[in-house]
Amino acid sequence: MIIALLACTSTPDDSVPATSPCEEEARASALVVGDTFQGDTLTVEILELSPDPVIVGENTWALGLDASGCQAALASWMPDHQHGSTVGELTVTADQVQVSDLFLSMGGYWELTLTLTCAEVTEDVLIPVCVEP
Ligand SMILES: [Cu+2]
Repeated sequence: MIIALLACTSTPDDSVPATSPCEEEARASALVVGDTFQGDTLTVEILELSPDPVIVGENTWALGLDASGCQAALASWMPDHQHGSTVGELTVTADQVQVSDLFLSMGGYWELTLTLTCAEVTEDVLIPVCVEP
């Protein structure tokens, strides 16, 4: 047993497969259906991810929240590289915001900010996500 442990610890590091950057990303993990994100007053729930998990490329999401009478905007931002990406159409219903053609151009840590304007009040809800490259 002791010999086996010694042999194991002497294994060179380069024989270990590279870990995913998202496994070492402390700010966010992969999004999971059912995850919730909190603004000042709003709670946003991930209802659907297509594809699931989120990919580099085109994504379609459904977000659950009380959006009755609200206007919505979504912005994508990669803070480590100081760039965004293109976000397609948003469809706002009373209890959902559907996002189509959310294009994430590369793997890594992204910040998606959902901005809801309801009556005179504007509120941001941050959705952080790590996308596997
Ligand atoms: Cu980037």
